[in-house]
Amino acid sequence: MITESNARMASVAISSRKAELAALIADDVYRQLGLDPAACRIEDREKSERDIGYHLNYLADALWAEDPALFTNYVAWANVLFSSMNFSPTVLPTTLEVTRTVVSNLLPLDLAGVSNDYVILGLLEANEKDAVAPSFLTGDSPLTDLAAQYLSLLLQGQRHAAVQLILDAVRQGASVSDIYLDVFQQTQKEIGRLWQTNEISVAQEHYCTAVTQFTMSQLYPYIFTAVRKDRRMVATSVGGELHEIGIRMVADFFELNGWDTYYLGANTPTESVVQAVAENGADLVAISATLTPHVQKVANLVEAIRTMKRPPRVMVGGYPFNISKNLWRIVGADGTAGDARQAVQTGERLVA
Ligand code: B12
Repeated sequence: MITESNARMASVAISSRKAELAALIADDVYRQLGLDPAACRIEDREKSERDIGYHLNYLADALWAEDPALFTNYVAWANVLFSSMNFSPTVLPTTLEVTRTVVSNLLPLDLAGVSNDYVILGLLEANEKDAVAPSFLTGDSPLTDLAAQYLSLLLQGQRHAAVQLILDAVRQGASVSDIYLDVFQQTQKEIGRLWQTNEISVAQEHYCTAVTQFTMSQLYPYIFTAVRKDRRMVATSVGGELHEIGIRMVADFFELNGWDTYYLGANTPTESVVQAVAENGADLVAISATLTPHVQKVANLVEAIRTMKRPPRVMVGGYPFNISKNLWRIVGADGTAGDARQAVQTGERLVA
């Protein structure tokens, strides 16, 4: 039986003993795979403990949020990643099986039970032999072909042609919001998938992302034209979070809808966000996190905003919030939305 407090306590226990757990798990995994832990290279050992540390982070965060989906989604992702890196298919299941035992042995019985339940669910994903990450460019949007052409130009390193393709589409009547969601968002997700499946390099991913940010800027003459509403929003990614395009899209959609936005970009420290919220007299704060291990920082930021003299409404979103439907409540926010278009609907409702 999974109880709220046990899951939270298990999360804290795992986080606080992460290094110790990772070392014990690595030792046992080596043995199970027929290797001598004492004979392996230091670099390999460090990499193993780092990867196990990531698994433990996601396990602890899923327990903190009381939602196993945050862990199983991560394991499914890691399964595809490991297979594209040609890891033996036994590595991930063995690591999780050992994690299950080591964590269970180290935690008090009631906490071990809940952690055990979560790891078992992760093991089901890890044992999925034909794990694939399907393409994001197969949707039924009329702009799917345009997205495929745009991506193809990006992958050929033809940024002038890529930007031109989008500007032409907008001049011919495509709406900026559709271009954002059906071309840029889908292309970014596809780039992530291609990186995950080892089909493109980190450099290619960086190049594509940079061109998309540039192309978004080229569309600003179409964005900053709406009749103003005398509504203000501060938009930011939480501290440590380097993903910023999603929250930038959210801010741009609010601009398109007549709001004045103060967009802070990636990795903004809590105190700076609070200061910006106060200075701008924001009606609404939009906070983004892409990595699940940043979700507790979102909760801290929401809490800091709540202590302000006149706190605005708070909306949160990003990858983990799209996996775990109740997570926005757990971090103490007033609402969430799955994408930039829905974010405007939620925001308008929250300040109405
Ligand atoms: C570009 C990119 C990067 C760039 C970001 C650069 C930048 N300037 O933003 C860089 C290189 C920094 C990066 C780094 C990493 N990345 Co990265 N990245 C991506 C990529 C390819 C695209 C992100 C993006 O632009 N998405 C498009 C936007 C529009 O989508 P979105 O963020 O979901 O936003 C929409 C909604 O979620 C929602 N939304 C978002 N925020 C908010 C906020 C509110 C309030 C609301 C209401 C709604 C909302 O509305 C948005 C618009 O519609 C993704 C792939 C993906 N699937 O997204 C991987 C991805 C997110 N990264 C990933 C990883 C693993 C990493 C790294 C850990 C890699 C590493 N080993 O170093 C690091 C972590 C860095 C860090 N500390 O944050 C994984 C995450 C996997 C997982 N299970 O968590 C992904 C999914 C790639 C993959 N398929 O493997 N990354």
